Amino acid sequence: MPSKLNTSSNHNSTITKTPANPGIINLPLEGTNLNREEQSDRDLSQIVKKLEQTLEKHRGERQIIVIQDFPDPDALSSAWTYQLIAEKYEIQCDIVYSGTLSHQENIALVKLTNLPAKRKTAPSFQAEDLSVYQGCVLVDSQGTNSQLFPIIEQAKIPLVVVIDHHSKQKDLLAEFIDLRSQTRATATILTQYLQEGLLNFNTSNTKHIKCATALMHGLRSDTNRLMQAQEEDFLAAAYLSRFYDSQLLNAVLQSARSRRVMDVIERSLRNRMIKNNFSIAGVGYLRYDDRDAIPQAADFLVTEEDIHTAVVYGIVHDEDDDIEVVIGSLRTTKLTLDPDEFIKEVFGQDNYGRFFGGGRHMAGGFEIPVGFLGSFNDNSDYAKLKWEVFDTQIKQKLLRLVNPDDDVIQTD
Ligand SMILES: [Mn+2]
Repeated sequence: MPSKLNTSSNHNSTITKTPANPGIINLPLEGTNLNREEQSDRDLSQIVKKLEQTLEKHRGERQIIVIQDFPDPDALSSAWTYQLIAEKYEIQCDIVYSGTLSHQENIALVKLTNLPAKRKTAPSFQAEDLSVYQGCVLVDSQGTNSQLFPIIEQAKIPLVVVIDHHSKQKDLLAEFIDLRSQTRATATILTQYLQEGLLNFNTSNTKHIKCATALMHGLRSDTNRLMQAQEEDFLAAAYLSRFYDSQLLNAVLQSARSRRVMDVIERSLRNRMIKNNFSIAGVGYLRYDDRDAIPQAADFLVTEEDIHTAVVYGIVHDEDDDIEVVIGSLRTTKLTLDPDEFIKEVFGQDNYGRFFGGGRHMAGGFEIPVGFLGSFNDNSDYAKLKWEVFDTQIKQKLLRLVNPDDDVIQTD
């Protein structure tokens, strides 16, 4: 029986993908959604011209840039670059995210570069007067991994710009959409805008140097230190090399893991179950601020011999709002495994038709609300039982794809 895990590149899927031609960029026509039929091939200068026109049209306005709840270097640096480009058009942008900066390198990046991203909790954001913004911008995201984006939609702030490299998550209407699922990093896209002259970086401007350093970090982190980089990423990195501060980048990369992150990695190692070259590990409960330990553990587990894909998940507890959510990360080195497709197929959709997760090249993530069972309970037996329920259910769903011939679930 053939594996359910479809590894061919042209299999029948509902997920729209751009053709595998990195030289051609698909840009949808104005005011259309991301349907492939409605896209036409255009070259980079046309994309940039279109963005220029869009920015010009909104000159003097105020925009809000939304990035994912737990921002990564690619999102942070790309959003900052958009902000600097928009400044030229007297567009004032605020970069916002919910959630927290969890990865030690991201904390260092934001501190050392004074990166202007602001954390907003969903309740406080809801209470804000959002009418000061005439437009919304999504960078390295399509809004599906943000608690803030639905609030912006509710406030009826028009979506003006979307720049992303994840596979299509949902239909979006925006004036300008540059969605390239074959591109490794959003930082590469933004760097190309710079190269096309949207903004000239200047080595005597410290902000430009710091932003170039952030972009270099974003580009490196989304390409596994350039090991998965393609020509366009190397070209972007070469351009950034004229401006970035290598010592500053080194300082960001030197930031050490916290003890608690090390503990989560240890737990993942201890709990991992190996099936068909997949390594699957539940790590139990972890604090909100340590959420990024999950992708770091997945990064680590995928390095084991004979393993091509690692999935690590745990229940993250947010003390402030007393909510819990299952967070998971997938890392793969298997070129024929599409993380976006895999995660959508494993977990399916919720009652509103939203997927529990998605991904990009070689990496993916998911979030499953714990809902009614979610609030903290002092009873350790209860907590243990709850974890076991989620752990079993997630493993069962994963194994359906990983090990389709085996109907019996084995949890150890
Ligand atoms: Mn990215």
